[in-house]
Amino acid sequence: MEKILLIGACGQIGAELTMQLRAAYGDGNVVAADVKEPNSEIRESGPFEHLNVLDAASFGDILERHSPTQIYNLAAMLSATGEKYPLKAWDLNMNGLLNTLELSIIHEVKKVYWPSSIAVFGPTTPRVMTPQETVMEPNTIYGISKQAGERLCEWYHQKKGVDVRSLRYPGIISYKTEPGGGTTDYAVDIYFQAKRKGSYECFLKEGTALPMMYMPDAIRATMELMEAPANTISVRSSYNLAAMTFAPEEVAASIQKEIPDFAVSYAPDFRQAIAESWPASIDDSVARKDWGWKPEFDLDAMTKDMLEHVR
Ligand code: AKB
Repeated sequence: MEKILLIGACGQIGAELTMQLRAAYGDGNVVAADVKEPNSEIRESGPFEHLNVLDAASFGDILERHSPTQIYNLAAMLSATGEKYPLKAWDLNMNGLLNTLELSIIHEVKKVYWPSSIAVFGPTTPRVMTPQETVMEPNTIYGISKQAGERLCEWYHQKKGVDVRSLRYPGIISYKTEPGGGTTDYAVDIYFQAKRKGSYECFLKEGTALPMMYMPDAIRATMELMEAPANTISVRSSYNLAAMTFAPEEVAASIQKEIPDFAVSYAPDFRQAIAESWPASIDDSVARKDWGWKPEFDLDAMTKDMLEHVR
């Protein structure tokens, strides 16, 4: 029987992944952990532990008490906040991963999941249909930490036999828990402001196309990767993963099909340079071939669902 420890359970992806894993593996078999207070859904549906992933002693103690077969470590500082607090971002993103990998060996954890990001790519990377293997010269501290993390994952797999798996998430759009500190966050805010105010001031310029994905697809991709037989996983750094690509005016036009009076203005800030250093679209053919990845949501299907659910 699988038992899972999910660190970062109060974050945008962690909160939804915790509930989906509990539905799949049983509420009591998924221990949620975070430095923050959990929402009532997470607290009331299964076990919760307060954990700072940098505190190796407490992390080890939790592994001792719960004996998980899998660890998901989703604790991270994202691109925009990382540029403001580079040393904290490096510390959390790198040492959180190192603790996870080292402790997974000591406590004989069978599988580890760690998310990477399109931020591993940089301005010298081919921007359109970015291949799985290509030039990678990230220029944000978040991207640099994710690229170094990918190298660590591959090293721990090859040299220490850790069954670690990873996805390079694009911008993730969702309505349950709002994201924090990312460059792609505008694509979430725009839906909230469309419903709340009928207008939105975007911090990226028109024409800034970025790879994006709706949360149900991101959760399904994560669970499908973790459930795939180990011999089908040919990539031990991190898999390219894609669903859709759009620029701010395209998501605005999609919202206007449902809310015709919705108005968008543009006031680009420091996040524009980050967005311009990232790919516009991603070639995820290796994930499709290895473990059958296929997205379900396109832009208009996501817009309909988002506008139905955003409060
Ligand atoms: C960010 O914008 O920093 C994240 C990411 C693409 O990893 N959403």
